Order: sequence, then structure tokens, then C-alpha cells
Amino acid sequence: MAKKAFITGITGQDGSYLAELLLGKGYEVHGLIRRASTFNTHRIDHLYEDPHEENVKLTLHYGDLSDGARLVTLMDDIRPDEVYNLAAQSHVRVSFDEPEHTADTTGTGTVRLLEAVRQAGISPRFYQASTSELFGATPPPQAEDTPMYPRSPYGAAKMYSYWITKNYREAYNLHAVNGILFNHESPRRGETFVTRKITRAVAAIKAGKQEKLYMGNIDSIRDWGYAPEYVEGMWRMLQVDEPEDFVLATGVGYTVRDFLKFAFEAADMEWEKYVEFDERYLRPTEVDALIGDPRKAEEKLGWKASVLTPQLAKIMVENDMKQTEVGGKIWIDAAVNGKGEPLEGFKTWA
Ligand code: NDP
Ligand code: GDR
Repeated sequence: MAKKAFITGITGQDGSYLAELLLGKGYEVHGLIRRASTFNTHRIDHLYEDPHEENVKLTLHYGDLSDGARLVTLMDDIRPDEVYNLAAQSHVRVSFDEPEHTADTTGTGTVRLLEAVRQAGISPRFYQASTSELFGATPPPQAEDTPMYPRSPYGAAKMYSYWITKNYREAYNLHAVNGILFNHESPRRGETFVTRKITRAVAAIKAGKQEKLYMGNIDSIRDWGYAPEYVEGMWRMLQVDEPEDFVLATGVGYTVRDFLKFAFEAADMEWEKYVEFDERYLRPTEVDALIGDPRKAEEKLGWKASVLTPQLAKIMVENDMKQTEVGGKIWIDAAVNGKGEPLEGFKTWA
């Protein structure tokens, strides 16, 4: 019997790669999607299977983390072996504009899903998408035992999810783990996160379609890895028999300014000629520096990031330049390894 996985946030960056990875491993994958007035499944359209066919491996279910009753029904019907809770209002800057909504989705949403698992009387392995934003004001390097000090409504909501996941592990013996993931990016990254905003602008400027790029704080330091490798780490965390929390990171930090340099250089341009400051992208409280210590994941999971930030910037710029060439049509990248070869284990498509 194929293992069954349930993924919230399957339409997001990580959810789409995770679905590919699990389908490649032979799982039956179930994903939660939100009803919207326009299609929101472009990151997973290449994985779509006609539900009228036999042996369908990917099934999408309407629902929302704000709707607990729906989550109970889904857990009871699907009875998954593994649950990955990736859904969230995941934008830190936006969380200052919408703190209550962020608390409801990114915080309370997690306990709704944990409760749904408990009420359905099932005991799947449970992955919670925790974040380096939990460390916030605590200086790097940051590891699993570093004191946490979130600096945004998003970070505070994720803090609740982190602790409620641990609590369900201790209180109900649920096999629940927190993956404390540092920033990870890809050609599928949402367009308003800093890396993708930069690489899309590089492609548009190169093509003569844009003149300037307006940025906020370019002194902050982040540890940017490559998303397909991080979803592989999520899966590995759930294969360990003892549930434990893990940091995933490259272990190397760069400033936003460095990322600008890498991205513009990938298109033979100098960033200083195009970038201007706009205070609207500043945050009321900033997280100055995040650099992870991934040694525990390497020792216990055999996981190590192979794509570092300079190469990541190049992968993203190349993909955005291709997208610009094809007139902004949806162009789904394949997951590759540090040498640009197809990453093992992911479902491939025609
Ligand atoms: P995205 O923003 O790309 O995806 C978020 C997903 O959550 C989308 O599928 C979105 O659906 C869904 N979603 C949002 N609100 C709800 C809701 N109320 N009910 C159901 N689904 C909802 O995030 P990423 O893929 O980048 O990140 C995945 C998870 O990992 C998030 O929880 C994020 O906070 C966390 N994380 C991300 C890191 C990163 O660097 N990428 C680092 C550490 C943690 P829709 O498509 O309809 O909007
Ligand atoms: P982050 O990612 O807040 O780290 O959260 P983001 O890419 O939004 O910001 C990174 C850094 O860049 C600075 N910055 C700008 N950011 C954006 N978005 N737009 C700008 O114009 C800009 N100019 C400068 C920011 O101030 C910040 O310092 C991401 C999300 O994926 C979270 O869900 C996840 O938990 C963390 O990474 C780890």
C-alpha cells in the first residue's frame, strides 16, 4: 500500500516541490487548496491528474486553515500517514499590516490542524513549518537550542505554532516535529519576497521593460538556500523514529546587497546603476541577521545544502530571463542539484 501524505500550502513554493518529491517516492498525495475567484494552482498544474482516471496519485481538497470542522472531516476521510503543515500567511512585512489574520492562519491554524488529527483518532507523523524568524533578535549563529525572540506578528504567530506542536508531541505522544528552516528560495518563490523581487527585476531590466528597482533595508543578512533541497529535509525529518526538531540552513550568510550583486552580475549588469531606496519596504522591527547552524541535520539526517546563495541567484535569474522571453507565461522549473543536474527522487514530467 502506498503511503498517504496530506499537505497544507500545496499551492505555495514549498508545497509544490514537496508534492513532486512525494509523488516521485510513490506516495498518494492529498493537498488542501483555497477556493479563489481565479486559479491559484499554477505551481502544481503540471502534476494534475484527471480524477476520472484510475490510480490517481494527487488529489486536491478545498479547505482553509481557518475552518476547523473541514479539517476534521478531511483528516477522518483521508487518514494520512504523514501531514505537512506548510500553509501560512508567510510574508513578514505583510504581517505588520494584517497581524490578526496572520495570527489566525499562521498561529491558530496549526492547532486547528493538530486538533483535527486528534479528533479523527489518527496518529500520523506531523511536520510543522517553523522558521528562523523565531530567532529574530538573537544574534547568529542560530541552532535548535538558541533562545527565540521573534520580531514580527508573523514570527510571534509561528512561535505559538512551534510550541503547540511540541505540546501535542508531549501531551498526546504525537510524532510531531518542527523544521526550523532558514530562508529558501527558487524560481517558484513568491514575487514579493526579496530574492524573487530582485531576480524578476534583473530579467525585466535586461529586457528593457523596467528601469529601476526600489528596495528597503539592504544591510540585513540572510542564509538563503535552495527550496527543493529543503523539502527533501522536511521528508527526512519525518522518517526518523524519534520525533525531534531540526534546523535546515546553508550555514553561510549574505547581505541583501550581496544578493543584488550576485543577481545583477548573472545578467552582466551592475546593481548600483538601477537600485533605489524606498522606505515603504522597511519593517517596524527588522531581523538583522540570520545564519543557521545546520550540524544536527547533517549528523542525524545526512542532510546538507549543496546550492549556496551565489549559485541560487544565478538559477533564479536564468529562470526569470527565460520567463521574460516566453512573455511571462507560466514556466515551471525542474528541481536541480548543485551541478544543475535533475535532483534525484523528484517526479519528472513531460
Ligand atoms: P508560500 O507563501 O509560497 O505558500 C503559502 C501557502 O499557504 C500557499 O499554498 C497558500 O495558499 C497557503 N495558505 C495561506 N493561507 C492559508 C489558509 N488560511 N488556509 C489554507 N492555506 C493557506 O510559502 P512557502 O512555500 O515559501 O513556505 C511554506 C511554509 O514554510 C510557510 O508556512 C512559511 O511560513 C514557512 N517557511 C518558509 C520559509 C521560506 O524561506 N520559504 C522559511 C521558513 C518557514 P494560496 O496559494 O491560496 O495563497
Ligand atoms: P523574510 O524574507 O522576511 O526573511 O521572510 P523577505 O524576502 O521578505 O525579506 C528578506 C530581507 O530583505 C529585506 N528587504 C526586502 N524584503 C522584501 N520582501 N522586499 C523589499 O523590497 C526588500 N528590501 C529589503 C527585508 O527587510 C528582510 O530583511 C522569509 C519568509 O519566507 C518567511 O515566511 C520565512 O519564515 C523566513 O523567510 C525565514
